[in-house]
Amino acid sequence: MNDMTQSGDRLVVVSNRLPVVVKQVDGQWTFIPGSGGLVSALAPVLRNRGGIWIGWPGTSDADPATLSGLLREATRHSGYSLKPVALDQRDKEDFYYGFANEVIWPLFHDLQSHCNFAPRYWDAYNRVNRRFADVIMQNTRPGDFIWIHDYHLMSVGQELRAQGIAARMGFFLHIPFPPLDIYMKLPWRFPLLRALLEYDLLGFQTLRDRRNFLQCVRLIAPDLSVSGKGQVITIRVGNRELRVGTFPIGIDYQEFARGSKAEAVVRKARELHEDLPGRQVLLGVDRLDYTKGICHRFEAFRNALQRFPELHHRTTLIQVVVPSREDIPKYNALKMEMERLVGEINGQFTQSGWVPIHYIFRSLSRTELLAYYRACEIALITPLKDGMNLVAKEFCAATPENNSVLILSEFAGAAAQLQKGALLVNPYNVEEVAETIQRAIIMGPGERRARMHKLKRFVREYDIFWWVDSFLRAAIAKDLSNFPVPEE
Ligand code: ADQ
Repeated sequence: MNDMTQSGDRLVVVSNRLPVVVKQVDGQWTFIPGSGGLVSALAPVLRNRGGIWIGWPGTSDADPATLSGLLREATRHSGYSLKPVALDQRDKEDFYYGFANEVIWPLFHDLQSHCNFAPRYWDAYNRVNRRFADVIMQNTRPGDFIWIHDYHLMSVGQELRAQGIAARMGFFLHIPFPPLDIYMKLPWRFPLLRALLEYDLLGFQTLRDRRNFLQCVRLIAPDLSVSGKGQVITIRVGNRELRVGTFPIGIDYQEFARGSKAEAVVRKARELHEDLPGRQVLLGVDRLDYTKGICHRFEAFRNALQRFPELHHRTTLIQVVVPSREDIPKYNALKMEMERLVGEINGQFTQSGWVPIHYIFRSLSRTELLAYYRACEIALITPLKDGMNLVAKEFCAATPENNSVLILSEFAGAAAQLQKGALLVNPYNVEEVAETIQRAIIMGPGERRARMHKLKRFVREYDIFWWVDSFLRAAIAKDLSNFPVPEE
């Protein structure tokens, strides 16, 4: 347990979404508790210190009395307090879909041609970030530590400073921070950097992201001074001093390892294998998003089938896509393009008894997801850019036989930690990815085992609990010398 859980400081977590979803089921308002690594890692700290989680409850339609009744019940259920921030339809359009997902998301993934820099988006971003700050001010006291998450809320710290907050504030960016030349395209580049400098602790996924950030800061602050050189460094900009660290996010390793051995998972994995006799199965699992490189992956698979006919009948690609952000036209266009490609490739290669690509477009239950991880020998995880990519880590944790291979994009944050065990590829290079697929298929059991051991060591050691603990320790530690650079 970190020092903060013992010191009496309350933790206030702030994210765009609360860890519950309030929604109508059969005409009745209800709440569905969130799951996932972040929630389970933060919950014990929040419970121990009577902490608070602040965010949007997932609906703008429930009347205030119904909403507060449900959140009181959800608070009793979770053991820590849940406070809502209201967003209306215009906020959703201009703040969430607009600034967050049409400006920051593509730009920070190096895809500036996907950006829509509409000026009204920036106004909406500041308006909504101010509203989050108002709710934080109403619910916190000076000894608290406020931990703000992700790209939707980068300016909240600045709003809090302007309102005279006394509590300390940390921010973690779950997505990459882009290189200088790309960041400079942002019309609001300087105010956004200045807003980030208002935090007491800034966390990035990888050293590369931190380096990119510091290069951008140097542009507005040539007097920037840096001290320390470990996982957490201190920077001084004008009269502000803050800590900047790298905290590669992890998963709940034991939960995935245990879960993959559950009877229902083993049974389902066996069924999946029996349906595909004699095949090596490749797996892709992604949210619907153009950053995940799904179309490039299909092209690489097509290239492999063209160049290595011995793979016909011997291999199948299962691609699971979880619906996401479908209200944004780009996402809908991507869905259509993926479906067109699957149809085209299957039309080109399918033979009696063998369909090359199995395409699944829906959210999977945990049992199904684990069964796919367990049943497939090769994970094909090729995002064009990704903050970390938890699917890569989950796949490693959920393969008890150690006979699987991870093919991973060098542009996923996870590549820094997993480079020794994974086969790294450039997702834009379809020929290289095709050759790597072929290499993975013929890889012998000895090499597979050795590589998987290396992968598992990282995933197990740097898990989600390590991540929470090291971020919170970095916020309060007097001495930063015992924060060595995380192993890569
Ligand atoms: P995401 O872009 O959502 O996260 P990722 O890290 O891969 O990407 O996490 C996806 C999560 O969704 C995984 O935990 C996975 O289990 C789950 N999931 C995927 N497919 C599913 C399916 N079909 N059914 C059910 N669940 C499914 C952002 C950043 C990442 C960063 C994380 C965490 O974009 O780079 O790793 O935050 O910081």
